[in-house]
Amino acid sequence: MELTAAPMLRDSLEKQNPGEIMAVASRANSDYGRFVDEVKDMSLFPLWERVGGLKPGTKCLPAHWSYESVRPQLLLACEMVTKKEASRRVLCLENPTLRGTTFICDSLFAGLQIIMPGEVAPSHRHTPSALRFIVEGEGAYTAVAGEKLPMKLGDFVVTPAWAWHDHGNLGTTPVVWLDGLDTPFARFFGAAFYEPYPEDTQPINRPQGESIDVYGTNMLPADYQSDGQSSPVLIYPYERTRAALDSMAKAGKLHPAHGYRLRYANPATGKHPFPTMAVSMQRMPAGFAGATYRSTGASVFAVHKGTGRVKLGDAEHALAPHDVFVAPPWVPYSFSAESDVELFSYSDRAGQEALGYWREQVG
Ligand code: 1HN
Repeated sequence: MELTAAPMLRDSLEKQNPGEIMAVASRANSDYGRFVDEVKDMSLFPLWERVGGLKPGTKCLPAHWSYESVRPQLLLACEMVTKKEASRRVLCLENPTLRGTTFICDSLFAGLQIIMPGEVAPSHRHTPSALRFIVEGEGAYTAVAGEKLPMKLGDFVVTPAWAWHDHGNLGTTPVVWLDGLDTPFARFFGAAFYEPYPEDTQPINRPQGESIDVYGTNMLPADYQSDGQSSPVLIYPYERTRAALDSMAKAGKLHPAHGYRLRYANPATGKHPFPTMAVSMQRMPAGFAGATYRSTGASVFAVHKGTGRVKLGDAEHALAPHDVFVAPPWVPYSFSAESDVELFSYSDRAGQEALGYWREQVG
């Protein structure tokens, strides 16, 4: 019998072990071909036939949304649906390569939510963890786990898994924020639970500012035991973030790719604010031209301030305030800043670190 490599197997061997092609029976009309067909009919797949199994990156492509183009649609959404009808008036930033999922990348959700003066987004809870990053307007609050959290521009708010949360706008202008969730994780594990609260708002039974007053001072209540998951600090106000970035800049701790970059820490563990998501703010001074960078972590960025450019995979985008873009795993990117740029971001790094997967490459 003539022995030639089956086409798929030859292909995969060439990729994995160039120059080491074993002779195997040809697929058509051979014992080997009949074997492969027979096992496939039994829902058995020969691993050695799999091409390109383990390599970093996904099929998800980078994407960019300019706030200038999204904002009018958010305002239109307010005419189209009431908050009551929509519960959450969110335009999902759905990656064009993941149509039908609502997700911005394989592991993360991102959406822009708008709430008009006087509106309430009723209370509910779910297993996915959520963050808010305030983009526009003032006078809105989120209530999380019994504490009312007034939100200002650039604040980052934590909603731990399974915590009751509702929102309201007590101000006079529309308020927009970025919602970041790890819903794809919960969906992946088949563990996406949701429960509405019986009333529109949950009882407020903690004093305003408690989570930051008690847990956000570099000291912790002596008997506090962390569950090791989400941060007990529920809001990271921008004024503190800005002061921390000022200190980094004063100390001259400039990263070649990210500029002055700080991650938000869970003060009880030193790790990330969520079990799945890492969250950061970076400042790149005017004229900064960053090194090329990639990591296995998928990252969602929101421009807080300034203008510049990002080279993201094969494309380049101008960056203006409140634009959002996603860098999928292992896609290289680099920044340049025209004015001082501040970029908020969240990624699946916490989950990847917990699993021992996370890798990065600078330059
Ligand atoms: C959610 O509960 C909110 O509470 C926002 O504001 C966006 C996207 C998917 C699933 C739940 C919110 C969400 C969400």
